[in-house]
Amino acid sequence: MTQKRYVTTPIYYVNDKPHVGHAYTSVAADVLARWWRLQGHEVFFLTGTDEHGQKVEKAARDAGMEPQAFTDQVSQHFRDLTATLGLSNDDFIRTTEARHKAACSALWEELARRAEIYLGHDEGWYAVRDEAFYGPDELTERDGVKYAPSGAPVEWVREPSYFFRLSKWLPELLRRFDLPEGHAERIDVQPEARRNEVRAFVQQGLKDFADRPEKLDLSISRTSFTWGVKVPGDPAHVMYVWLDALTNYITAAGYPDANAERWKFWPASAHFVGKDIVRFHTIYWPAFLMAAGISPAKRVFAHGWWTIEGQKMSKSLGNAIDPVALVADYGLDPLRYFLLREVPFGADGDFSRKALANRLNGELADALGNLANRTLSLIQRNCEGKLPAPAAAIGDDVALLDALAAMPGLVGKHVEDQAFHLALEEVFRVVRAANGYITAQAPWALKKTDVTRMEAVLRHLHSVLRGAATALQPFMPGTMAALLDQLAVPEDSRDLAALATPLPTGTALPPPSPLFRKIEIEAA
Ligand code: ME8
Repeated sequence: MTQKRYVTTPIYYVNDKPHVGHAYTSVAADVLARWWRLQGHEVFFLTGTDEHGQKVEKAARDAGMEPQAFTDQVSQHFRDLTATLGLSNDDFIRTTEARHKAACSALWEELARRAEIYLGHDEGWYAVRDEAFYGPDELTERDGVKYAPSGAPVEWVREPSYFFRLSKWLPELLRRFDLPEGHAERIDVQPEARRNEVRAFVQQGLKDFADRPEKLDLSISRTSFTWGVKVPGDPAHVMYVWLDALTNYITAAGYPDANAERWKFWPASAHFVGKDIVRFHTIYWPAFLMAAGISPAKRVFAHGWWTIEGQKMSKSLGNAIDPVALVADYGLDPLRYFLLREVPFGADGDFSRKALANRLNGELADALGNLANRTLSLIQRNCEGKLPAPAAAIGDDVALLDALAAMPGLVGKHVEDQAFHLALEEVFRVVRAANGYITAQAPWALKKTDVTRMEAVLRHLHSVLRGAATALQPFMPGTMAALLDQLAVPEDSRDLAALATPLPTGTALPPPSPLFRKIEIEAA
């Protein structure tokens, strides 16, 4: 049954150029969006840029530019990256857009109307880099400077501030974290370890501040700078950048217009985020929404962090990798494949050029590319380039075709769980089996001894390639489109449902050409 599905990436700060970490979240969300479309669902996929706050204001100043001109420029890098990465996003949101400021104001007014906001004053240790406050016990000191656990320097700030009654919503959050799978009100924090972490964090807060819960309320406005969305009715304040940023997810769905065409997509099916911003998405965001009478997103999936050749990615090391350069060096689809195959989504991983080259050479070029090339060349040469007739499965055919039939369901289950590496493994299990099969059946030798059997074997192999190419489209859209072209699968027959309908016997296949270019490991 067709469903409405909505997936988001974080909106990226425009204080710096995109790197491979940003590409990772975006590609993963793209794969999920494409998989859903392949299943026939109605999908909305959102990405964009986070452009307000002190950190961006400072980056603009450092660049000697006005914040608006600066954010226009850097945001464009992220917009260009969506094309470079082949993303199928349906919208690209910028928090400096009028529609977004209107949504933020509407959400604020709704919270104020419901008495979820009050005026007070705020003081504490603030890290501009993280746009977050930290408790004194979380800090470390070096050379007279205090640092947050993230490594960001903190400074003492004191200013009037509006507060959000976060404390009131924490017990409700805990209830929702623990609702059973499938429950309409469940907030599904994944992976499990992250859910436990967030739950423990909330429980600890409730325990520590049992006698003064207002300490758990959240400061949601600032007066010390101006680059932000003005608080309705009190323009000396700008909204806390995370309240502003998180609201993007409903802005793009049409909030506050309940009749907006896209409002049908809310609540979002999944927010994809890095593990660094889990608390914002699993505590603040659902609390804001519940307080405004809006359902929170159904799932938040936190993926791990990439190190680069064994080292933490950092500005000072200058080792951030530009995804545009990677695409130029290895091709887009090998990069997309590598990012999702190398590391379980949710775990940390290391990005190395050698590992990428190994996956490209061994799995894409040798296993999949060769299978396609051998099969399609034989059909060209031995069958006059015409697709042989379907044949009943006998002997070794049975296991191969059974595995093929089961594969899309298994892939789908893993994709729904965001176990992308396992989804890919399911496809490659069948590809490897087919490579064993072609060697064992030796259809090239059958040409002289048993043409009927040769044709049956080649038809079965064509089916395997069609199944693999169909299921791999979300991961490697460009290359799999080329493979489906070579397999002569019409463009309107490339979704999962179409696999049930065999191509007509005698369909003319174009001459094959290589799908993947191998990389010298030394040069990698
Ligand atoms: O946090 N490995 O923006 P941001 C994997 N604007 N992923 C990484 C990564 C790494 N080494 N480094 C960054 C923000 N990422 C806020 C979000 S959402 C309402 C506001 C990815 O530009 C990861 O997805 O710092 C992380 O969550 C995101 O980039 C942070 O991007």
